[in-house]
Amino acid sequence: GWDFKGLLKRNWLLIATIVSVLLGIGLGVVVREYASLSHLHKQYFGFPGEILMRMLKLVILPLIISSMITGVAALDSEVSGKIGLRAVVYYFSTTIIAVILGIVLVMTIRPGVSQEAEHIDRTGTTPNVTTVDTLLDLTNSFVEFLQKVCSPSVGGAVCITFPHLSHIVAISTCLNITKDYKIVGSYSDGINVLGLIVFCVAFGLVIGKMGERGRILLEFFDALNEATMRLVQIIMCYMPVGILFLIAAKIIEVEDWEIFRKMGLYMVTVLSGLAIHSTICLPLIYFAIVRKNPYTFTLGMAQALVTALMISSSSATLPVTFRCAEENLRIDKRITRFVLPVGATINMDGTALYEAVAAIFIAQLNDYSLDVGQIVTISITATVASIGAAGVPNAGLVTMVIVLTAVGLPANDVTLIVAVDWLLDRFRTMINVLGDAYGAGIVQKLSRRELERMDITSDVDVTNPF
Ligand code: DAS
Repeated sequence: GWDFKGLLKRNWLLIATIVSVLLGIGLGVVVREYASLSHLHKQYFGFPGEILMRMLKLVILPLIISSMITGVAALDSEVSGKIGLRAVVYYFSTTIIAVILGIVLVMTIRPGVSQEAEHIDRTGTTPNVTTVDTLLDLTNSFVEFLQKVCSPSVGGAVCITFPHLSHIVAISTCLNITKDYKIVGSYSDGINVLGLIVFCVAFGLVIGKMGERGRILLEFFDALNEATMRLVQIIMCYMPVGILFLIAAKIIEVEDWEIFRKMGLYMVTVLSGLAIHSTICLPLIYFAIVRKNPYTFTLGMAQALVTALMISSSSATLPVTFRCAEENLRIDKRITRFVLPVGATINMDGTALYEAVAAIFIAQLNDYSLDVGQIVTISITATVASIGAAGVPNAGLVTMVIVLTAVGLPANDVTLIVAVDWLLDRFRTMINVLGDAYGAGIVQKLSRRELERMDITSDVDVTNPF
C-alpha cells in the first residue's frame, strides 16, 4: 500500500510551508480588503517575516566560510581543480542555454511590439544623450564591471580551476579588500559573497597543504559547519510562520496591481522561459549525464525552491539548498560544499534569461531594431550581468544597466520594468537555485572516479572527522 502517514511525516515541513504560502496569500488579500493599515502597522505586520530573513542571513556567513574552507582543504589540489573546472563549465553552458532560450522566446512572442506597449507610462525616458555621455557611461560601467565582476569572480574561478596559481588568489583577495570591496559588505545589502569565496578558497588551499597542523583547522571548520547546519534545522521549524507573514505583508504592500495586466505578455515571456529551462533544458542535461529521473531530483529540492520563491535571494536560500541537496538527494558533501556556495553567487540561469528578455523587451518598446551583433552583445553581457549579480533580491535589475548600455539603450529604461520585478525576481531566483542543485548532482556524477579514489586512499574521513 501507499504509505500516506510516512509521506506526511517525512514531508511535514514542506507541506507546512506550502500551506503557509496559501494562508499567507489569503491573509494578505483579506487584510488588504478590509483593513487600511498605516505604514507603521504594515511594518509590525511584516515583522515575523523579517525575523525569518534575518535568521537566514545570519547563518550564511558561518555556512559559506565553513563549507568552502573544508570543501577546498579536504580535496587535494588536483582533484579540486578538476571539480572546479567541471562546475565552471556547467555554470557557463547552462547560463548560455538560458540566455539563448530567452532571446528566442522574446523574439517570437515580441511582448514589446504589441499594443500593450502603448499603455505603459514612459516616465523613464532620458533627455537626449550625447556621445560623450554614452562614452562616459561605458567607461564607468567597464570600470565598475572590473571591480565588481572581474576581480572576485574571475579570481575565484581561476583559483578553483587552477589551484597552483594561488598567487592570483592572493592578488584578487587584495583587490577585494581594497576598493570598496570589503570581505564582508554591509550586512543589510548582504555579504560580498564573491569576495568571501575567494578568501575561503585561498585559505582552504593553504590549510590543505599544511599537513598535520592544518588538520586541526580542518576539523574546527568542519565542526563549525555541523553546528551551523544544526542551527539551520531549528530555523527551518520557524519557516512556515515567517513565510506566511512575508507573503501576506508583500500582498498588502504592492500598490499597483493594474501594471500586471499591462505588462502581461512580457511576464508571460519571462515565466515561460523559466518554465522551459527548468522543466526541459536542465532535466535533459541531468538525464543525459546522470541517467536518473530529473523530476525526482527537482522534487527533492522542493523546500529550497519554495523558499527561494518566497524570499527571492539565492544567498539567503543557501542553508536550505544545502539541506535539500545533502539530506534528500544525498549528494556528496565534498561536492555540495564546493559547488553550491559558488553556484549561488555566480550561476544564475534565471537571471541571465530574464536580463536577455528584458533588454530586448525594452528595445522593442523603444522601436529600436537590433542587429545580429547587438543580439550577440546582449547574450554575452546578460551572461556577465548574471554572474555579477549578487544573490540578493532585485540584484538582476541593477546589473541590467550593463546590458542596456552595451547596446546603446538608455539605462534609465529599467524603470519601465521595475514595477513587476518583485514578482519575476522570485521566479528567477527559484530557477537560479534549481540550477545550482542540478550542477551539484551533475558534477558529483562526473567526479565519481576521483571521489572513489579519495575514499580508498585518504585516511581522514572529512565528512565525519569524529
Ligand atoms: N534575486 C536574485 C537571486 O538571488 C538575483 C536576481 O535579482 O536576479 O538569485
